[in-house]
Amino acid sequence: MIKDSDCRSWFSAADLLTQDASAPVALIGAPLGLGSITPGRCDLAPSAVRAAMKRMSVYDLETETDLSALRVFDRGDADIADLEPAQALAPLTACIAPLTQTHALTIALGGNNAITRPCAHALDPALQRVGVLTLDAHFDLRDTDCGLTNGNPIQALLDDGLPGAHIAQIGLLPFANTRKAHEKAKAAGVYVATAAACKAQGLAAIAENALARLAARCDLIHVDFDIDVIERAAMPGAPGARPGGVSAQDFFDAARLICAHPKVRSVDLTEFDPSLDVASVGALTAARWACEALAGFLKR
Ligand SMILES: [Mn+2]
Repeated sequence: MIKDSDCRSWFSAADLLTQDASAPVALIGAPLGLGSITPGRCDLAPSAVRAAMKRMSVYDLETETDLSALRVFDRGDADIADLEPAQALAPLTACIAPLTQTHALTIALGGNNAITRPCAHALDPALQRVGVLTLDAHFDLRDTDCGLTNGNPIQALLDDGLPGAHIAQIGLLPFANTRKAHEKAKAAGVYVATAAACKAQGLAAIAENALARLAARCDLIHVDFDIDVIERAAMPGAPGARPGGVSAQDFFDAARLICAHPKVRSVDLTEFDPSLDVASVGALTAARWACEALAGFLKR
């Protein structure tokens, strides 16, 4: 028998997960499913992504990057699956904050996009030292007068006092956002890059510009990877994805670049709804995203 035979199995990305809290990277599931404008099952995503990580090896032959020595503390899932976004703010912030204080990078697996607000609060309750970068087809600047949803976490953060100049939003799609939202972003001084700009210049190159801008103003950065920024044909498992979005490869390249930045202390992956997934495309895209985040972290 061959020593360490891989004829039936391999050391997978899921094998990097540990209960050892001294690992440099932390991962927490944030199964927030309620409060989505399009009702769905984003609460199923954390377990679906962990399962798909078993299908990923830890080696990237393109860059000869090997994740096998890295460990990721798996905090498990926050107990928020039955909560609305407004109710989840305090408990999710309380779960994530200690992770960000003891780990160089914390990965929050959503859940819908409403988890982005507690992620920012976890880094800085006063919201004056933190910057937020979103990769998203949408501004998420809907009004909050009807309550908190996955469509207004950025508006809620502005209402909380996050300066608009501490926000960068890239990958925005035509006919998926209102004039009102765009005008709010411009008035607040938010850095905005359309999907067309991201496709022309590269999502990673745009993200690099956005991070440089935020890093000049902020000590800590949270990045929201709303998976609906990807072209809908490549991401049927995201209710908000639309034709015209960026490619999965662009999403991966951006994840690696972003997670190499030392000021990026937390990232979230949101809006993956496994109940809409086709042929595991969404699960495998999310699992590859997690591998790219770790590969980026290794470059620090
Ligand atoms: Mn979003």
